Amino acid sequence: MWTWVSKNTLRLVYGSPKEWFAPEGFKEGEHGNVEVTEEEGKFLLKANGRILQEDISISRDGEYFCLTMKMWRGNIFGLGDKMGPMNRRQRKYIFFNADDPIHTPIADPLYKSIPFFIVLDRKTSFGVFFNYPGYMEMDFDSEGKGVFKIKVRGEGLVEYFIFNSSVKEIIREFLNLTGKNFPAPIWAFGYHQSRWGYTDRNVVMEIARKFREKSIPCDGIFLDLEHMDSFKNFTWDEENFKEFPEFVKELHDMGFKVVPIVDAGVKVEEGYEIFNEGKKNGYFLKTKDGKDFEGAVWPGRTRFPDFTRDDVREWWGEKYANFVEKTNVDGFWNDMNEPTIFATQEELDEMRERMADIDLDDGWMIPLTLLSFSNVFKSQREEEIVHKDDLPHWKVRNAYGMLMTKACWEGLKKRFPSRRFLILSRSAYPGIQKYGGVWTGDNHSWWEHILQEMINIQSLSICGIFFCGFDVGGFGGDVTPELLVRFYQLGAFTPFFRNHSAIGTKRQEPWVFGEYYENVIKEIINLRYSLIPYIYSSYMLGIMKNVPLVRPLFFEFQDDPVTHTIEDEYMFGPSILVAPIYRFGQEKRVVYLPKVRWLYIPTGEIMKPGWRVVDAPLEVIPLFQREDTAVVKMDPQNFIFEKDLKRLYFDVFLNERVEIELYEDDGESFSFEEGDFSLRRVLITRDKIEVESSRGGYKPPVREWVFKILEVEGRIREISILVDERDLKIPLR
Ligand code: MIG
Repeated sequence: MWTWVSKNTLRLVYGSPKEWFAPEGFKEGEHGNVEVTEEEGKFLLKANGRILQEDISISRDGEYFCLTMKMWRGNIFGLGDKMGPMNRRQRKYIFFNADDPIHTPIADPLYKSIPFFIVLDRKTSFGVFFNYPGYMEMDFDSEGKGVFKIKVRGEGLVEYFIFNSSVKEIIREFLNLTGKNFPAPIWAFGYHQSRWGYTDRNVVMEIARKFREKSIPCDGIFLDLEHMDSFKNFTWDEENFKEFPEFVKELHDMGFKVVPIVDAGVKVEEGYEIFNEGKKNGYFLKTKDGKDFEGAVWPGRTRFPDFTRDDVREWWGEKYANFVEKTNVDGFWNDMNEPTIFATQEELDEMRERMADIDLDDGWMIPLTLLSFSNVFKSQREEEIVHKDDLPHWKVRNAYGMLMTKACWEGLKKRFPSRRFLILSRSAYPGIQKYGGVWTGDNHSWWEHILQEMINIQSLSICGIFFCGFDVGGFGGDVTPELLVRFYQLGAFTPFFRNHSAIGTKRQEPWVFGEYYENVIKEIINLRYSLIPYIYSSYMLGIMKNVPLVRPLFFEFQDDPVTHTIEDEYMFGPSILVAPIYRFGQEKRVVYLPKVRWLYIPTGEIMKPGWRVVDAPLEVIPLFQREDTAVVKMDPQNFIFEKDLKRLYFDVFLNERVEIELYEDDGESFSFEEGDFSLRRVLITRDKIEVESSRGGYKPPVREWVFKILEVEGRIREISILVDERDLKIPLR
């Protein structure tokens, strides 16, 4: 069966699947320009004479439904933050959310399942979304025989096939289906400090004070498990974090926002309100025989809300809102929501038994047994857990974290309709972008992870998850000085910029390696803050138009096939190309510059397109500004709302004509949805600057706009004008 769901999107049904989380945004009756023929449940797709999907065969393998077809030509991009190269071709991937804290090059599955990818070759591109939140595998021709295979545990599959020859349009269309990105508050684009292991209030205050003393900008402090009372969600530790609301207020007074962690599991403890309510109302996941499923996580015995249920999400959503009412925190960081379960009673018993049976004569059985134990905490327990109406966990597991995050967003939105929060989740499924952003979980202080994270944020972004980031400095392992700097240089050019690390590892705040490194890092953070107007404007315009902030080169320069092969450079917004350094000791790197002329920002050199080599000693981030663009900047501040901006800077790199849109709003409410924003078109040519009067009801204060115009031949002009809400036309000589 097949139907058009929009002009560009076809919905194909194989077998007899049930679609739990059907995308929104269907437009019945539209019809695209593609030929579909169906024979015995197999489809042949043809557009302009070209065959897009053929040789389809369906089979069953016990409980599994399998689909194979001819492998597409071209590169495969997407799937969210999976390990390995950005091009997914020739590998096999599993979609079954898991907490794996060691991201080796082949670790799979990890926390998220984003079964969406883009097929891109020289001539065309299209998007494919297999909408299934249960157990799934995809094989992009790992055997080199020209076959794509997909296998799900279940009765069938729904495929959304997005026809388009442009990557930009495919992403837009995918988001028409799965939903627009949430508006993060403006301060979410600042820098954030976090660590698992800030043991008490004093330690946190000391860190906070240090940022201000040293004038290193910082907007957010994240609070990990320590702030809770015995790992109970939505509580605080009366000893180490006593008078928690005052503590939050103290941080607020210093200009920090506060974001505590929330885990998916609920501690089993009679008298703990959330446990009692969950138990009484039957809100927790069940075992097959109808009892509450119980496992161990941080609090010890733990039960898990059934987030697939509307009533449970509503209940859980209220908990976030109540906590904000009590403490005034500014966001939530949703963790362990794959969900992670360290072990069950049965597993512990079984392990004990197996150990009891083992002695020295067992030889190689000893390491094998021990190794098998070490994977227990990653297991998904799909056979044991059931949701409401006997829905088995293996059919919906991948949506669990997304639904928890939905509860968070909806609960907060209901109680605080005009306040934006920073919402984060580790686990995800398409749709997550409506409710919050993501980070990539437990990476390591390894050089290899700089490149990997670069790939991760690009892959997440083209899958429609725009607010994404990773643990700057690396979560596991001990960071080293140069590695920390290079991590920051990448992190400063991602939407969510947070330093975070694990308990027991070396501390990695900006100052830990002494003055030299501290200053280098401070300059990186300052640079990030100077770009806030550009970043925020690009993000907000992006969420309205479904355009990501982080863009692979092929997003902007699809016509140039060289860009299809590049994973270690990307665009950050429309104007800046970033080519981070990701190897120890590297001080130069090769960069591919597509199509136009580029300004090498560190030296002011103007470069022609092609392969170039640039100098990038430790203080330098290889950054390039695209021809005929502008970057809007501000003076860095200790935190984003510290002072009113008196001045904006427009760094213009001009050949013929620069046209930009500058978006502003209050940065923290939802009144932009009612038109309280300011959107101005700014046009710069060789002989004039034109500023359109502000559209929208938000009036930024009168400010000085300083234009620094560099023409491609090298002439520089600086013009400063006072801008109010009216339009302006300034001739240039
Ligand atoms: O089992 O809360 O990815 O960011 O610091 C580890 C402690 C649990 C995993 C998260 C990490 C967080 C840590 N959590």
